[in-house]
Amino acid sequence: MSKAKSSRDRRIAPSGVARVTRSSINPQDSQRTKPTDSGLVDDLSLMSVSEQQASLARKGKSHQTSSPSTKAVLSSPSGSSVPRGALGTIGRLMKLGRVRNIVVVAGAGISTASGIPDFRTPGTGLYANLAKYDIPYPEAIFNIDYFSDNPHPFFSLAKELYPGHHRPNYVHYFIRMLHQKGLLLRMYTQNIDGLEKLCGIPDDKLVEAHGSFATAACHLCYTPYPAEEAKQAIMNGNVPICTFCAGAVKPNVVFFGEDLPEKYFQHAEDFPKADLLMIMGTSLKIEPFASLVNTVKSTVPRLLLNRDPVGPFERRPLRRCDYMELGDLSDSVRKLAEILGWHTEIQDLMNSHENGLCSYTDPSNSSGDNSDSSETDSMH
Ligand code: CNA
Repeated sequence: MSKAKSSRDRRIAPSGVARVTRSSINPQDSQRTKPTDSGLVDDLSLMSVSEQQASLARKGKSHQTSSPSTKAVLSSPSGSSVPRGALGTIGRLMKLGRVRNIVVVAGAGISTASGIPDFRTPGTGLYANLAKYDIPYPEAIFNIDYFSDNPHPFFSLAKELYPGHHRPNYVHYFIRMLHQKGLLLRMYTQNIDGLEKLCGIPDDKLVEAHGSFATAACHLCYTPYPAEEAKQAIMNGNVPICTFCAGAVKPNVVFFGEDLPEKYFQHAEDFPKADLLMIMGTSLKIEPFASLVNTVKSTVPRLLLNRDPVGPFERRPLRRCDYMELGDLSDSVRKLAEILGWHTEIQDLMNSHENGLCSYTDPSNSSGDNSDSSETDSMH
């Protein structure tokens, strides 16, 4: 774990999310996207709907909860149907090839379908169920000073969170499919469950911003410690001890007050390159991660898939290029996959990967090798 970071980039929570100014669509974009086929005509028809309709599309399901929003259609000059709503709009941009560098920003909500509770969901979230850990306040369980004083509450929780008990779900495989289609610039996850790697998203496409259980070190002197030995000690109810300074060893999960991993700083290059930001299953309450969503260009569409509006999506009106689909993440992602025509491919990938059969043929792999290649293919 890197030690030389500015205090600005330390993990602090909870805090407000920085706001950005409202911006307009870059006029150059419409020039770049002159209608050359019926798909583009459809797309422009969506772009030219009234401000009220456009606003509904950006807000997606939140304003259309009583109807199957993504199945609804707007008629177009060419006579074909245009999916309405946030998912329809983003799906169409993707199908039209206007999106080539997607950055995904994710949180605990992408793993609840795998059976891992998030932090803040009332009733089921970890924060609502911490009584058994005997801690003074919920955040104490991830507070480095509290850990220094008493590592046992975190180790009790770690036993439940250690990778190995849970499997990736449809949402993880959707993100892997983004990669296989050559569209994933990078995934930034706050999760520590390792499910992104497990579903086959390659290391170079993944930034585990809050660390992981894959490595371990002394929380005082940072001397590395064998991760498997640390796991065994924790599973047996013991505290792994640093051989150098006798401090408690912990998995390299980033606590409040600790530095973020080196890789996180790749965001300075990635976010300006993004042409679509997908924000999934996070409350955007933990800084500095939360503010990353404000570092894409103001003309770049941001799609929030979450149960409720969070961060900059809480304000009204929404920024012009912001879209959100509220509701269960697995449902929303599946709808988007259906719009893109990827659903069956994702299911095949998921089934073969989960069954360990490796019968799925990676379209990026022209040699026909069925192994889990980290190569990508392009939908364009
Ligand atoms: P959070 O604050 O608990 O927010 C989760 C968000 O996801 C909330 O807005 C929920 O409404 C939403 N959500 C949960 N389930 C669904 C669902 N099925 N469909 C739609 N929306 C859903 O968690 P954050 O990720 O924002 O907070 C960051 C913390 C959580 C990170 O530092 C992690 O280390 C930590 N965490 C990680 C895990 C994990 O690795 N799986 C589990 C619990 C906590």
